[in-house]
Amino acid sequence: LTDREYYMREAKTCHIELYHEKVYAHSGVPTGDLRAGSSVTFDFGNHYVGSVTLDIRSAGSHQDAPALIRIRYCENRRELEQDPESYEGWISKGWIQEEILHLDVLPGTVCTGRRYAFRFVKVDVIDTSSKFGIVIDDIHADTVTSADDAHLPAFEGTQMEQDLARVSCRTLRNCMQEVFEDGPKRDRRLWLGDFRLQALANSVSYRNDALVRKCLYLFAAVADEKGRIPACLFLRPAIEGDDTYMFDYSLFFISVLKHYVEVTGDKKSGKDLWKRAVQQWELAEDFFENNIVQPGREIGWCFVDWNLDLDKTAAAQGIYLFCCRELLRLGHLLFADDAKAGCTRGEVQAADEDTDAYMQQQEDVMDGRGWAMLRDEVERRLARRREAAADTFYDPFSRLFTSGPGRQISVMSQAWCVLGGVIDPADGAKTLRRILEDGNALQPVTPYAYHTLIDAMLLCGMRREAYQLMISYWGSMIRDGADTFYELFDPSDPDTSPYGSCIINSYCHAWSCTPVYFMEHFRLREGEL
Ligand code: RAM
Repeated sequence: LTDREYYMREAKTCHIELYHEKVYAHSGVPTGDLRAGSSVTFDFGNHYVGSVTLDIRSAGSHQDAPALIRIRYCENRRELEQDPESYEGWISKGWIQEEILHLDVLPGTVCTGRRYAFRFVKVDVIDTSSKFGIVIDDIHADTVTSADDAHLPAFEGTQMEQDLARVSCRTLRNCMQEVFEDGPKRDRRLWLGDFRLQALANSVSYRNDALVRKCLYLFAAVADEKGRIPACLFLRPAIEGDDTYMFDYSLFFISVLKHYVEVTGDKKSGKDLWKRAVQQWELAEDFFENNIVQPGREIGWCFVDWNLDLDKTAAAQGIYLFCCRELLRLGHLLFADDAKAGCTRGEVQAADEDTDAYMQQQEDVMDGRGWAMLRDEVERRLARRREAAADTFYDPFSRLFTSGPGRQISVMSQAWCVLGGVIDPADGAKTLRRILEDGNALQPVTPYAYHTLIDAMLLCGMRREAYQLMISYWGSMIRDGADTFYELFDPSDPDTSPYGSCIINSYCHAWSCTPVYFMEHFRLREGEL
């Protein structure tokens, strides 16, 4: 078996059930017939993912022309108010959720079968003829998710805390399909950075560990010939990695695997995938010069956040240091007992002959270095690069981390340098307080980045402030009427978009689902601060 075949085979052993439900619109079914130029909006009462079916008939004289209709699927009211025609952004219009249909023979059932993400469905009658109109007798959706609400624990807390948990879970649920998708509207695929946060939230909610395992194996399977894991992957027409690689996303494979082993105790899979984790760490070497990360030539070399002005060098260094620590923890989880018992990975019990041969190969790839040797090397690089980070990025005058030739000061550089352990938690708390008060600092724009900021605050013991930030940031989306949390949210500019228009933004985006993780895992609740 090649690596790809082996990992693919294991991914296929993860059984993922898709749950379907038939749901009806709560309001909007019109009584009369709809003529050219009229429209109707149906409200399903919550955010759903699935395909929609309409029963439509004609009213008036015999239908003497096609009825031409446009159906729009909108995740929330903001999307409903946007005009698709006006979109001129840099990512495909194809993501705008609309269909234009010719209905030649009525009555009929209309269902294109395409999966949409929506709460609202709007039907515009573009044209009929002067002799007939249309009547919509029924509209319903066949919804789909691989999350089972029966697995959800009861969440307690204040009203706001319960709302945050409910909306977090709804967001995660609707992104849980055959894989953890980033968003069911767009891009509808497995991205590694998003997956890291989904796995955290899943561990305190749906506990669909098979889905996490499947996604880990899929990423391992689609690595390139050097072992580098792409930033995202596609399932169709065949499983394939994207040709986009990001410094941070590749490294996060280590972190997701560590968390998976930690919460499931599944060391067998951990050992299978260990090689890929080590490869991501090794491959990060290409970016280093004098122990400092050098920005890649492509714009998207490292993600961190969607603020397009962000200089990512300092954050990337912090992410590397953070992942070194995750690798050490993972190695410890997997091998500390083996080392104690005096056996090597090669002696790990294998499930069958193929697996035996595969484990042997793993041994070779590790260059014969045992866990102890690797651990020493990770610790050495970690120490050297932590020191280099402090020398290069920390500015003793402002007492903040700077990034890039322009010595940019951003919230994300501080958060990641703190999480990477460049300074100790006591100084980290001072740094984070300073940046939070600095009106000129470059701000994060995604819940994904806010997650990191809160994580850094918790590392520094800033529980009360972290709680307040969670409530104000995600709480603003609740007050905005969110059924699910958004891909982008800038409280000072709700229409912000890195794509050229917010009609293309995703309003159910998995990387925003972590308040439930903070509240459950860190007990970040009003009563427990
Ligand atoms: C967005 C995707 C995804 C993210 C990438 C980097 O377009 O939707 O959430 O991981 O960018």
